[in-house]
Amino acid sequence: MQLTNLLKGDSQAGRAIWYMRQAGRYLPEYRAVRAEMPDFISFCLNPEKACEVTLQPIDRFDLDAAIIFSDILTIPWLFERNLRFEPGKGPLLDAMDHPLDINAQLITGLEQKLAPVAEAVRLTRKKLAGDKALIGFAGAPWTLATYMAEGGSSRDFARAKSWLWSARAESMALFSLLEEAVIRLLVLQARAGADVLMVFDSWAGAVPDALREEFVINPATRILDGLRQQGVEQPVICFPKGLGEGVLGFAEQVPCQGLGIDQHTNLAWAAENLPENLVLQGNMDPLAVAAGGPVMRAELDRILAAMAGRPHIFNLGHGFVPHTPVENVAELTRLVRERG
Ligand code: 1CP
Repeated sequence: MQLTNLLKGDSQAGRAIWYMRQAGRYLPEYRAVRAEMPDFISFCLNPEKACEVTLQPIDRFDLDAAIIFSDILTIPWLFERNLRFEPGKGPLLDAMDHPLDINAQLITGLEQKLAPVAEAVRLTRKKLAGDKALIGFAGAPWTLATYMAEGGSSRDFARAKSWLWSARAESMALFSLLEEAVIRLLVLQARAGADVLMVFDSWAGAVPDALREEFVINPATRILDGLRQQGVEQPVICFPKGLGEGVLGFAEQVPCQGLGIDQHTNLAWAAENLPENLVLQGNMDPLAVAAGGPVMRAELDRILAAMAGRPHIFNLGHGFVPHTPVENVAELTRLVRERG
């Protein structure tokens, strides 16, 4: 298992390849299944359908890893934040008035309410070839808190950020609740057969430098510690997107095995400055894949040159955009394979 071996420190394992949002709207076979489903959350909680779309990009491109089809917003859904997806609007939730405006008791139902995610992992692990890794995942507390505070996607994260400054103790209480939920969701997926776990902190870059340790780094460390305490041995990839030079401090403190690098960070600099035993993942700009042709090939050259001599998980710097031509993904995958 290329991805798992790489993350476990096998220097002979070679480059692994998979893509963020590899199961998604750019694939016609995904859109066909999506069109049959009444709503996005029931799609995520339908183990057969989730398994089917998880395998689609593996069947098409023969990637090294599948990522279970689910969403980070299953946790806000568990907390009954009235999650819904309206076409063209992205996710919508009931915004929170303050960080403690949440029914913390609902966490007791996590394993039961999110059992379909575990079932999807079990089904997929059974159908997936033995040499392919299955990735389970969750959102990090800060990224979850942004959606819950703002009631959806946000440009400036104004409410969530003002909580960190002005309602620090209450924010920490919310974060420890979310940390527990994240740990329990990851344990659920690990026990169901996920080979690798990933924690998405997609909006980590919006946390001011002065607050980064408290609200990005320490929560990630506690999640890693919590998983190990529960006996979870699977390697973990963290993706604190948008930290720039802050990845150095993150990598110094968080005991993860893999680190996702976004497309705004210079990969050669990252390769030179991050610990050698940390496996870097990334970082092609998803829009360079959408552009294709010489643009995409030049970016590939740049990335492979930056990572020469280091273990590498080839991936994007963020997820595919829906207008990505499928043939560009096929070409990119073939080129990465050819170049070893
Ligand atoms: O109707 C649709 O098909 C909606 C598109 C979609 C998809 C394909 C959403 C809604 N979620 C997903 C699946 C998903 N989400 C996966 C598994 C599939 C795969 O990667 O192949 C994963 C890992 C996620 C994780 C996720 N959801 C993140 C973290 C990664 C990232 O993109 O930064 C985030 C922030 C979300 C929230 C979310 N889910 C969906 C949307 C439109 C959004 C909002 C994104 C935003 O605020 O910009």
